[in-house]
Amino acid sequence: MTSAYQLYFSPGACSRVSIAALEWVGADYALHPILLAQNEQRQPAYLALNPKQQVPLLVTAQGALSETLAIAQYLHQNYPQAALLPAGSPYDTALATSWLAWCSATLHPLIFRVRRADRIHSEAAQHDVIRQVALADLSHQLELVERTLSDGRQWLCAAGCSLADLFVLWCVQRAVQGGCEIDQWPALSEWQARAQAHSAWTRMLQREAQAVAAREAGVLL
Ligand SMILES: N[C@@H](CCC(=O)N[C@@H](CS)C(=O)NCC(=O)O)C(=O)O
Repeated sequence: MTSAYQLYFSPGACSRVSIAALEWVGADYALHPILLAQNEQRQPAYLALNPKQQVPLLVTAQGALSETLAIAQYLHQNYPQAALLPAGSPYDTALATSWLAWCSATLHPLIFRVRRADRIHSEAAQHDVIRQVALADLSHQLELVERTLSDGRQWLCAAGCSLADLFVLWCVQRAVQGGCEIDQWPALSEWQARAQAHSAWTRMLQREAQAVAAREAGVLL
């Protein structure tokens, strides 16, 4: 039977947030690996689906949808009972959306500069400067997480855990992999442990690993 949704992802990429969102709401979906390491985002068959040459891409009965923020909004509205975003008031929903937008528009581009300076400047001599400047900005930005959590709250939105926590988690993990220091922030470290233990996150890791293993074994899921 065909699943209701098809999600195109690359292992470890920001598509993790969309997989976690699908898990969170309990959607019926199939995963399709697009390996960025092998440049599969530029293959004609995928370009026909997503000319942006990026993951994630969610294919729905209405059509395809790119952008993590849009996918989050779409699932939130289709599964209101799942509380993917806080829904107590328009302000609560907007606050969670603000965190998601910060990830997409501020943190993710900085992470890209840290990890892929070679795609920002053709001269290798410039790469370390690009990386260091982006790392300093990333560290400055992430301090906001520590300041927000320092009032003792468990999650970024006072209204409760939301997908915003999991998108910021993905950004924090990527920032750390890129060399960003976070040990100086105790509230962030405790929040990170909580967010990593969230069932949507742990199930996402399992589904992602299964889909990669199936692809390696030549099995279509
Ligand atoms: N604004 C997009 C960004 C998507 C994006 O940059 N995805 C990366 C993976 S984390 C990608 O597909 N990159 C393709 C490439 O580097 O060629 C979103 O939030 O979904």
